[in-house]
Amino acid sequence: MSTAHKNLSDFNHTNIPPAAGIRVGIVVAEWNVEVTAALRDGAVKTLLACGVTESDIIVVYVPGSFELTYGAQLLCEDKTIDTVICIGCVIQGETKHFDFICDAVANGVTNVSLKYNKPVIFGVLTPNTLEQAQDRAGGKHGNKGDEAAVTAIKMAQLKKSVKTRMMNA
Ligand code: DLZ
Repeated sequence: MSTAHKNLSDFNHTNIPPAAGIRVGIVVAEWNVEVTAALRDGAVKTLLACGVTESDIIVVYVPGSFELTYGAQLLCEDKTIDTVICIGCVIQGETKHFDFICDAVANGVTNVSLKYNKPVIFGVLTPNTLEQAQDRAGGKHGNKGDEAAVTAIKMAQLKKSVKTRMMNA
């Protein structure tokens, strides 16, 4: 489960499909903004590097990770958007808040994805400390925003290729 042995920005081992024409929504939680802004920047940079055009990247903001699901739903309702990336950072605290938020977002992202039949990507860090978050937001373990962007491209292209195959069958 841990990312300690995997750099989140290393994609040399995978084939990234062409991304031109894919329209991507990004929902960013403003809680722990120094981390989520770095994740957002990583995601946008990677999308552009893979061929997504700037006008095909739509970024919206929600107060905290708990609200990511609703933000994702709003973007999924836009028929022009192919895939949505949820970006957040929930840091373990002394209360059970962490568990409630993480469970809600993980379940919410899955539900929205299935309800709208669109890939909704879990670009949410759930570290014990701020330092662990920074290590995964452009630090020594790479940037989870990069990983989320590549996942969004792969899943959007998977949907397109399966649809095309079904139409030609
Ligand atoms: C309240 C709260 C707490 C304690 N911690 C975090 C956090 O670490 N990361 C995060 O994204 N949001 C946190 N929030 C805010 C909740 O996600 C939510 O915005 C509020 O509970 C209001 O619904």
